[in-house]
Amino acid sequence: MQKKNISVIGVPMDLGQMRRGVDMGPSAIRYAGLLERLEAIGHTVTDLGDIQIDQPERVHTANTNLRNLDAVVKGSTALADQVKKVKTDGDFPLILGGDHSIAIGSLAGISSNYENLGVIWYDAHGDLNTGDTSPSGNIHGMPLAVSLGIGHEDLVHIHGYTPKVKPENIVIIGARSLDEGERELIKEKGIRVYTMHEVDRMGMTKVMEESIDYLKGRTDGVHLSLDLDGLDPNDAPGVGTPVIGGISYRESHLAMEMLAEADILTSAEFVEVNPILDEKNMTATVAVALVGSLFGEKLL
Ligand code: EXY
Ligand code: MN
Ligand code: MN
Ligand code: MN
Repeated sequence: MQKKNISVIGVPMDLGQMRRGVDMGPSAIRYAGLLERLEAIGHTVTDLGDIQIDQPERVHTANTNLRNLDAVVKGSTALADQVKKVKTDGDFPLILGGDHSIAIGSLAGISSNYENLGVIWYDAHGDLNTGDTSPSGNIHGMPLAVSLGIGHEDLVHIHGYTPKVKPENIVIIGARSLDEGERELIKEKGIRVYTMHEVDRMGMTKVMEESIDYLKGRTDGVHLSLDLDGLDPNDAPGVGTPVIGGISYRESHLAMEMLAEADILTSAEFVEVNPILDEKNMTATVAVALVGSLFGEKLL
C-alpha cells in the first residue's frame, strides 16, 4: 500500500448514548500504541488531539426525544470542521471515538470532497433509526440514517447540505440487531447488508471481495466506519451495546487486510471503545491491531 499522511482526530463523545466511559475511547486507543504502530509501517502520522465535547452533566435539550441533541450537533460540527481541514490538506483522517454518533460529523466533513462517497458500516447494528423509530432516543443509533438525510433537521444539515451519502454507496457488514424501522428503511432504500447470516454462510473472504468490487465500481472514495461492537463480545468486550454472535477477531483482521490490499479507503473511524467496560484495555488493543492490518502491516 502507498505510504500515507495520516491525521488522527480523537472525539471523546459520550452524548449519543447513556453509558459513561466511551469518552475515554480515544485515550485508550492511543495508550494501546496507535501512533507507534502506524509509524512502524512507514506512514507519517500527525495527532491533532481531541475535539472538545460538552460534559453530559451540563447538557440538556428540550422539545425532542433525541437525547443531548444540541450538544451532539455542536460536537459533530466541530468534528466536521476539523475533518474537512484534513481532507483539504490531502491527508487521511483517522478518527477515534467516542460513541458512533461521531460518524455524523465525520461524514459531514468528508463527503463534500466526493461525488459518490462509499461507506463500509462494520457494526452489529444498522444505526438507521430516526427520532420516530428509535427505541432509546440515543443518537448513536441514528448516524447512518442522518447521513442519508433522514432524521432531525439540525443533524442532517450539518455543514449546510444533505444527504452526505447515497443509499446505493453503502455496505453494512456484521448486522445482527436491527429495529423494525431500520429493516423497513433498508428494504425501502435497497441498502446492501451482509448480516451475520451472510458472514457465516459466505465467509468473510467472499463478503469482502463482493463489497470491495461493488464499491470500487461505483464510488470515488470510501470511508470505513468500524464499530467495535461489530466484533463478537468475547473478542471486544469493552463496548456499550454488545450483541452476541459477532464477527471474530481473525475474520476482522482478514477484512482489514483485504481492504489494505485493495487500497480503496480514503478515511476511517474506530468507535464505541469503552475502557470502563473493558478487560485490561483489550478492546482498544484490538482496535489498534485492526488499524495495523488496515494500514498494511504484514505478518511476514
Ligand atoms: N438500535 C438501538 C437503538 O437505536 O437504540 C441500539 C443502537 C446501538 C447503536 C450502536 C453503536 O452501534
Ligand atoms: Mn465527557
Ligand atoms: Mn454503531
Ligand atoms: Mn453498534
